[in-house]
This record gives sequence, C-alpha cells and structure tokens, in this order.
Amino acid sequence: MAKKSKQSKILPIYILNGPNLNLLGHREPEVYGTTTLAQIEQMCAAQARSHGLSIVFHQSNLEGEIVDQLQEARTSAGAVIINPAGYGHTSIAILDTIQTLKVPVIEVHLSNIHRREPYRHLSYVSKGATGIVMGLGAQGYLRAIDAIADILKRTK
Ligand code: CA2
Repeated sequence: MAKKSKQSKILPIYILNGPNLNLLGHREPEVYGTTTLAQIEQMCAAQARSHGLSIVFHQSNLEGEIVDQLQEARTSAGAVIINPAGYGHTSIAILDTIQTLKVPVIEVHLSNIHRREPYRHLSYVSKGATGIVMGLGAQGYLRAIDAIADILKRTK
C-alpha cells in the first residue's frame, strides 16, 4: 500500500498594499521612487519563486477590504507582507486583524517613516508585525520575502 505523503502544500505569501500605492512610479518619484506597483509585483513573484514560494498580491484603497484580505490570509496564507501605507498610522482595525494571524507578518515601508513628518512615526501595524523593513524602496519587499523564506525554513 502506498505510504500517505506527509508533505503539506506550501501556502502563498500574501502581499497586501494600502491606499495610494497604486500611484507608485507615476507621482512623487522623489519620495517613493520610479518603480510601479505592477513592477514590484513582478519582482516579488520572481523573488518568491527563487525560494520555491509563491505570492498573492493585492492593493486596496479601502480599509475594510484590507481587513477582509487579512482575514482570508488566516487560512490561505503561509505568511503576510503588508505595506499598510497611510492606514499604518491610523488603523487599529488592521492591527486587530493582524493580531489574529498565526503566520509571520512583515511590515514594509518604502520610505524610512522615522525620517519623515512626526505623524508618520507611529505605526499601529508594527505592534503586530514579526519584523519591519523600511527605507529600502522597492527592494524592501524583496528583503521581506527573503526574511520570510528564512523564517519558514527554520520553523518547518
Ligand atoms: O513609505 C511607505 O511605504 C509609506 O507606507 C507610503 C505611504 C505613507 O503614507 C506612509 O507614511 C509611508 C504613502 C503611499 C502613497 O504612495 C504614493 C505614491 C505615489 C504618489 C503619491 C503617493
């Protein structure tokens, strides 16, 4: 009789992006760079593939939609990367949902929020994050994927 395989399916990394990140590469390149969100998605897919992983990539301007995507991640994601954008500084609802997750969560910001206006220095999301990458531009997403690959390898 064939042995039952113990190999479990590796769930995708959910990469969630908050409000206005759909404008990346088109406005304020001096602050956020010239890479578009579509290019970041492609770069993330390639980086995940290099680690044998896959991604589900979303952007939303709506807080409730991000909460819904995080709730979906509870059962469908192996890890989460989130750039909450402006909601990081305001949304206890997004933090509450992140705190229900049992998988690694990496918060990403393109800019170093501590070098910017004081109202950007607090991120509620950070309280629920496993780790944070900021100030590295679009490369920050790739470093977050590397960190997740490393965490998943060590906790397998
Ligand atoms: O540095 C980051 O990644 C931020 O999360 C970006 C947010 C900002 O509110 C956070 O403080 C830091 C803003 C995203 C808006 O992106 C734009 C892109 C192009 C043009 C205008 C906004």
